[in-house]
Amino acid sequence: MPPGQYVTEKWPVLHYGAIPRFNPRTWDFQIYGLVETPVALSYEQFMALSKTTLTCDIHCVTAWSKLDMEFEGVPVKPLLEMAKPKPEAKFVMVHAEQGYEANLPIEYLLADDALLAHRANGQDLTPEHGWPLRLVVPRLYFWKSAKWVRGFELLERDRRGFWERNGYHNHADPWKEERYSSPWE
Ligand SMILES: Nc1nc2c(c(=O)[nH]1)N[C@H]1C(S)=C(S)[C@@H](COP(=O)(O)O)O[C@H]1N2
Ligand SMILES: [Mo]
Repeated sequence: MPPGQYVTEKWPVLHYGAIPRFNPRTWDFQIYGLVETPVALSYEQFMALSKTTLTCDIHCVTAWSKLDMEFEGVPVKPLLEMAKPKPEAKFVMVHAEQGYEANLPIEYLLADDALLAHRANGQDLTPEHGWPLRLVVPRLYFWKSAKWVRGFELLERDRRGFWERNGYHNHADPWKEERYSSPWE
């Protein structure tokens, strides 16, 4: 267990704002910014991508951890590679519904444990847990794992996302307890 965390059995729901409505006819997933080949997939095209499962623990900065979650979905690495990131792409801004953003170094999305999940623990995600699609980045605090995710913007220079502008740490490694920081750090 990362320091300062406790185990919870239930799966808490945590987010800012309202649960967005999902319309499969207008939904898309886009990869843009510093890429050779921008990607835009309809819901049907996205769901036709090959899937995998990932078992991992999740760690919320508010100190709960849930162990042995099983997520199912599209692995991020081959999808990002489809867009051919330019060499200067070092960071990714993850974009979700209603303007939610989370930033992270591109390495976390090019690792084998980053997933765009549509199912968890053998069931479709519920709307409050991010249906139809959420990011799962197990090695960072769970706020980086955007619910209702809609795309990746590849950047040369880091930019802070929603919680990162509102007092959370820019990097968010739970093993280093990177919980909070001021926006100028
Ligand atoms: N779109 C969006 N995704 C989000 C958030 C949010 O406010 N909006 N909150 C984050 C935070 S702080 C946490 S702990 C997890 C919670 O996911 P859960 O509700 O499925 O447990 O979602 C993350 N993803
Ligand atoms: Mo969180």
